[in-house]
Amino acid sequence: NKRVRGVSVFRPFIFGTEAKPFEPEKKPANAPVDHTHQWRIFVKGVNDEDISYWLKKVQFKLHETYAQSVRTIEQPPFEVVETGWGEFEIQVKLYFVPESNEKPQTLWHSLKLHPYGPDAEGMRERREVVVSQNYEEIVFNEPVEPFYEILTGG
Ligand code: SLL
Repeated sequence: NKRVRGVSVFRPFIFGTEAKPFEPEKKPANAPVDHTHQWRIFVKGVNDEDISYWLKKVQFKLHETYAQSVRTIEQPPFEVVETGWGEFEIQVKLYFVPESNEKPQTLWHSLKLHPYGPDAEGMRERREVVVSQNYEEIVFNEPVEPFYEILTGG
């Protein structure tokens, strides 16, 4: 497959996490007692643009205390919703469409699930969602021709 020489194509995306402490009265019945938050990790387009024309699947590697800690999401929304506690790093591996001939790329995101405030009283007042997300750009340097066509809508 011929590469398009001298050309770099950039594609923006957003990735990150959202975490919300449980309301005491609304803790999911199936959540283990030590879990404090519901959280979500995601990879998505800017303004929710569909990015599946270049992103084929995303593999999220959660902390090894999770059952089936490797979660592979094959179509949008590329996200995992879970509950948990403490803090840990999540590995996010991006797989591109087969036409791209590109190797997967790995990103990391650290998730911190700590109850707010020094005591339960403080926690009760602060139950907002914490969003930690990054704007990223992926650079495809000298893409192969079929992928260049896909990227540029040719
Ligand atoms: C910490 N080193 O102490 C970390 C460990 C553990 C995260 C965090 C639940 C997994 C499950 C979970 O959130 N594990 O039991 O489903 O901060």
